[in-house]
Amino acid sequence: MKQTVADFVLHRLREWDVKFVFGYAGDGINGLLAAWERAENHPKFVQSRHEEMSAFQAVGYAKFTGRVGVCVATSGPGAIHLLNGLYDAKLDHVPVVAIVGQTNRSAMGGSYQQEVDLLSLYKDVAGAYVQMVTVPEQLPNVLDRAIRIASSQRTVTAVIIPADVQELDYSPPGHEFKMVPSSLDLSWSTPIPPDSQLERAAAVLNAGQKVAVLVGQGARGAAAEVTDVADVLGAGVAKALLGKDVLSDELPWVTGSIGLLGTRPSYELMRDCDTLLVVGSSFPYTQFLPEFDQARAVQIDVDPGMVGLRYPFEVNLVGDAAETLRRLLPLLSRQEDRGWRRTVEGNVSRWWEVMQRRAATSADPINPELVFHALSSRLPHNAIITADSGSSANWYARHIKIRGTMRGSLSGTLATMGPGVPYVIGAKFGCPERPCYALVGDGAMQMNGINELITIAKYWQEWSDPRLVVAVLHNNDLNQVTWELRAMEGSPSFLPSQQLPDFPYAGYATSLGLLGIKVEKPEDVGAAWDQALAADRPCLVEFVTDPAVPPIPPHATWEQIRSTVESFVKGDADRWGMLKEGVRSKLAEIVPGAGKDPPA
Ligand SMILES: Cc1ncc(C[n+]2csc(CCOP(=O)(O)OP(=O)(O)O)c2C)c(N)n1
Ligand SMILES: [Mg+2]
Repeated sequence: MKQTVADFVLHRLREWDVKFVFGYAGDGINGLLAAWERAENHPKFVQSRHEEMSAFQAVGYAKFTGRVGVCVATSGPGAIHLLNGLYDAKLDHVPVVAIVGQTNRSAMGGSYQQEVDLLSLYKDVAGAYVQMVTVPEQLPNVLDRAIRIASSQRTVTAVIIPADVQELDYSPPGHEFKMVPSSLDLSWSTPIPPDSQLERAAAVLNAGQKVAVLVGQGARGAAAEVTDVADVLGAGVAKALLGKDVLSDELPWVTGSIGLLGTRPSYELMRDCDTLLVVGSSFPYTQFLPEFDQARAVQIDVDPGMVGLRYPFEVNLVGDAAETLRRLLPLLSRQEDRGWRRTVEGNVSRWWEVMQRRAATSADPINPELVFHALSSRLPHNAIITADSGSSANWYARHIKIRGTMRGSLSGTLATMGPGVPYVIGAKFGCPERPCYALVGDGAMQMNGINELITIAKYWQEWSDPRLVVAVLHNNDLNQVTWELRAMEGSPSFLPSQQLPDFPYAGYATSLGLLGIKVEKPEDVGAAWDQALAADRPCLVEFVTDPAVPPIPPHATWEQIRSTVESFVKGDADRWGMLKEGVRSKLAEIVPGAGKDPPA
């Protein structure tokens, strides 16, 4: 039998060493599915419950392996379903290639069933490269470029292949006019700033007395260099959330995450520094960086399109993080006065005590901070951790101490709900030997996580280490938004939008053949984590948590907390009763009489 275009596409993916394609079937890709059958499922087709989940799985795979993620979907609705996951990839700078079907060429432009103008629809999300293959000779060029551009620009690209084209006999481009041959090789070059720029940067950094460093995911692979530079400068280092796993939280001068979900020592580091060095981060919240006239600043980023943003930087170095820092190091002079560093380290150690105390505060029934705190010390050194958008992102950011070769991520920039569970599924295909944890709210579980448990049940026996733990914060509330509403004066919370229906998460997991554990008492939290880690199969742990524990921003003063709480309580005794005791007693100190009665 002759090789079809679809056969060739799979052949070329194998030549690119693509091992998995995350997807969902439909007649717009029937030619490809038939080719998959002929290719004995190589690369492996991983089936989800929904195309958005396939895209998230490709993103999770790419985030945790550093390889390009590939997803596939049918024309029309399938291609539309992929979009949110593709935007997640685009915004977090993750390389993902989408291969989507389209109606037959003969029907195009005829308002045909499932015909959607995919070139227009994908023009934004796959703006770096989106092409439709209408004749066989466009391949392999279009596919090669999609993979090369996604990989080198860390972005989303898309290849649209009409159903009838998938079934044509493949013929390669010839050595003739209007033919575009292609090749496989992809080598990485490492941009390095010129010496003159490095010297300018060093002059700024050497002039500082109190240097703050902010690292993002672009500093991955540069931990040793960041450590050396921070040591010479006597600096503290804060981490943007996508860069949380770049540096160990056991280092005494690492202040942890920054921003609304961040830590107090990171806030203090930025508030009090006189010099700022940002490495591989586009952390968006300028208000958490130093005042504009407070610090002289240098930025290092591999992407010339991403330098100069967020702060009035004096020197913008375009370069690979590790290589640039290595070349910067000999130009730096050692900060002999270690006072600033001692201050940072003192702030950090105080902060971990605060975290300990917050986790130990009683709640009804379980304090979510205890759940994360108890997990942190139990995490295997090679764990992969994801958090969903919701209150779990706060607790992940603050309570999880990264160490060893741990990896962690979430939807950092799109901040979409729903990737927690599919990310770890993608991770399990890329790194089956590593224990994975998804830390997810009940809203996100109901949105899609419970469906993806079916995918876990379908595939887990193929993973060399089957340990995958889905932890659900069962608080019957869209809690993160509830607290955001409370923080808005006059909007204590709108129950019809915030309350969630009950669901038996652990029972459902058990019904799928997974291990399901429901935890309703604080004293059982640690044992549940131990049991999940010791399990011989994926495990769902359902923690019944207290929605009244506020994800307090790190810099909030008690005065600000008081006004937030007042707008929430508004004289309502029931709501006052929902507040945890620690908040009530502290308020009692600053608001006379507030300890007994709700503030008016
Ligand atoms: C797709 C999408 N829809 C809505 C939101 C807004 N949002 C952010 S967090 C959140 C609440 C999440 O609730 P849940 O998963 O139960 O976690 P909790 O905060 O209760 O722990 C919502 C609705 C979003 N980020 N993404
Ligand atoms: Mg919830």
